[in-house]
Amino acid sequence: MALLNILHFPDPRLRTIAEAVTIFDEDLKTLVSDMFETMYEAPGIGLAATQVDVHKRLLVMDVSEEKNNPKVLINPEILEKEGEEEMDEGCLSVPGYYETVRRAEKIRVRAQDAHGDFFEISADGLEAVCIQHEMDHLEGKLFVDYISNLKRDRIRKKLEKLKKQEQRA
Ligand code: K1U
Ligand code: ZN
Repeated sequence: MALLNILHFPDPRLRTIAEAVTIFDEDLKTLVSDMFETMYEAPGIGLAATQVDVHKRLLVMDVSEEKNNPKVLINPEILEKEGEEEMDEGCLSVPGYYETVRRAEKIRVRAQDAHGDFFEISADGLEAVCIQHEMDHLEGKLFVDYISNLKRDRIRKKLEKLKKQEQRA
């Protein structure tokens, strides 16, 4: 297993639209297990392949308190959306910032597992928010795209400054 490097906003690679997964082989299983290790270590409740510079339609998540309910969604598609809710979101690619985002309250999703088998899940609350947040990553979209240009620009400048300081250290 390996820890993967997480890209940080405003890295342009985070804007890549991911491609469908078509091959369900050992390399995919290794990527899934490396993504779980990276997500748990961060720590986070979700991680999209885009964030680790792999542009495939794949996400991992575990919103349980005990960190014992890992889920992998490959080629996820939202079948149904219901209601709206606002929740504070963070992002491992935008470290240190939390913003309120409005999303669907309940969703029904169709996806494939690591063997390529199709399944459907219904999600609400934090799980629904997390799936929508991670699926945005697969479209090259970040939660900061839902806030004002002014706020997003401030975050971008602060993270760019932080990166320069880290490079000098
Ligand atoms: O996509 C990501 O960057 C992961 C992100 C997922 C997410 C969080 C909150 C709302 C929507 C989506 C995170 O995991 S940020 C870290 C975080 O929320 C957290 C970390 C440790 C414990 C509990 C939460
Ligand atoms: Zn994120």
